[in-house]
Amino acid sequence: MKKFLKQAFLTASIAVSIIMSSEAFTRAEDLIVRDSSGNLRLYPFQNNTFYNNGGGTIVGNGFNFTNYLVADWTGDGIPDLIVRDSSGNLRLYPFQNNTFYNNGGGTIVGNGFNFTDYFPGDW
Ligand SMILES: [Ca+2]
Repeated sequence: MKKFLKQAFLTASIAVSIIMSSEAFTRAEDLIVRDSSGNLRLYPFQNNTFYNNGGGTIVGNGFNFTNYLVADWTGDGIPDLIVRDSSGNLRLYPFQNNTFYNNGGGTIVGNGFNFTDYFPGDW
């Protein structure tokens, strides 16, 4: 019985590993664009194409900033935006549930950033 349970546990562990790795495997980068009106539009990239993936969904508006820094600032595995406004403030816009809306975006997380270039990374 003990051997059976050990084998069952091992089988279940392998199944979970396969499911998790296939989930990770299917994750791919997508594209968010900013149009001339300051709307952010999400274009999912699936099956190696932008076609037929419901592209162009507006996920934010009023984005008229100087710099846009993409990184997972909140640490949940999903990219977010930190933007720099014309006064040198850095504002955090978390991305959750496939949108910037209703995620407490625009929180000032820094000021006095008046530099030439910005390089996000887990330095
Ligand atoms: Ca995040």
